[in-house]
Amino acid sequence: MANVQLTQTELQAILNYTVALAREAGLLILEGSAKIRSSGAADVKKNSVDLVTEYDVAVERLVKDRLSEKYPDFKFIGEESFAAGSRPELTDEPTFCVDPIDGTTNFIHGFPYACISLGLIYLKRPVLGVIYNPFLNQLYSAILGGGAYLEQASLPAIRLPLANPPRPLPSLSQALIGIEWGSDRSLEMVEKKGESFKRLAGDPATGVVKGKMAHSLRSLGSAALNYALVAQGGLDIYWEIGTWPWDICAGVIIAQEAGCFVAGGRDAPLDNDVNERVLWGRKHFVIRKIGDTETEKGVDAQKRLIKEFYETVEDFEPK
Ligand code: LIP
Repeated sequence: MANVQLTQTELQAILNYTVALAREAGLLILEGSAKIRSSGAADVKKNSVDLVTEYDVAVERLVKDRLSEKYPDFKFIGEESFAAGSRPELTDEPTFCVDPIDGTTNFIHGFPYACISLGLIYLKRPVLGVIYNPFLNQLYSAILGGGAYLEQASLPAIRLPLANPPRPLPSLSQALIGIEWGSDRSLEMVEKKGESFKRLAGDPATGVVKGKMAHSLRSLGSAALNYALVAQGGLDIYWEIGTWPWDICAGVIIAQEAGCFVAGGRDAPLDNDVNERVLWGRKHFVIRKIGDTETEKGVDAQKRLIKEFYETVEDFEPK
């Protein structure tokens, strides 16, 4: 049992605060982008494509300081704090789970697909999420039981998914699928991911074994924004092996509140329950809300397509 009890009203107040904080952090991200555009200055983590900048660290410090001041009894997990050795145990207590700049490689290259991702975990499940892309001025948000919303520029918040009712999705061949190469570029990883992407995109009539010939694949470089795109219906599916809790925490609750189905790896229970095991499982899959048809409920279509997807792609363990 948690010592801190969170009501819906308290969650809404926390959301209001974290939305304002995300917008403040977004200004620092834009300032950093203008400075780093010329220098490209970045440090490397595990290899030359696992990048971090002074702005990742500065944004996390800003957010961590503000949140610990406002919510001193809440815990904090951040990508850069974790990289620096912080290993807080996940308990039932409210825990912020933050990626200060998700899409760091995009940030360094000036590719406008990067965001701050602010999630809140309570009773070991995501209950609040804010994802803000300051480059496109798009802010996605949700609290458990409150629905998911997109605020774009100065327009009023729009409930997600954007399509109401959402379209059916008869098979993977009609899907637009989000994928990522990630930062592990070992031979095993690029071969397994490459084979999976080949099957998803390839035409079985020309000999591609297990080919699905999906409408297309998209690799945009931010797990959080990929979840947000699935929540709004711009992507049908997003799958990645190698993601961390801070990459997906906010995106999970935004997607679930938009009617998406979130799954772990191929052997995880198909119950849309993103518990501690799934959060830390490094294998994540999300499929958009699907409309009912005369012969199939949307949730049954989601489960059917998840099974079809995992029968198609290769499985492997992240490093
Ligand atoms: C990124 C993730 C993305 C993954 C990249 C990187 P970061 O997070 O959002 O899904 O493919 O390798 O990990 O490092 O930009 O915060």
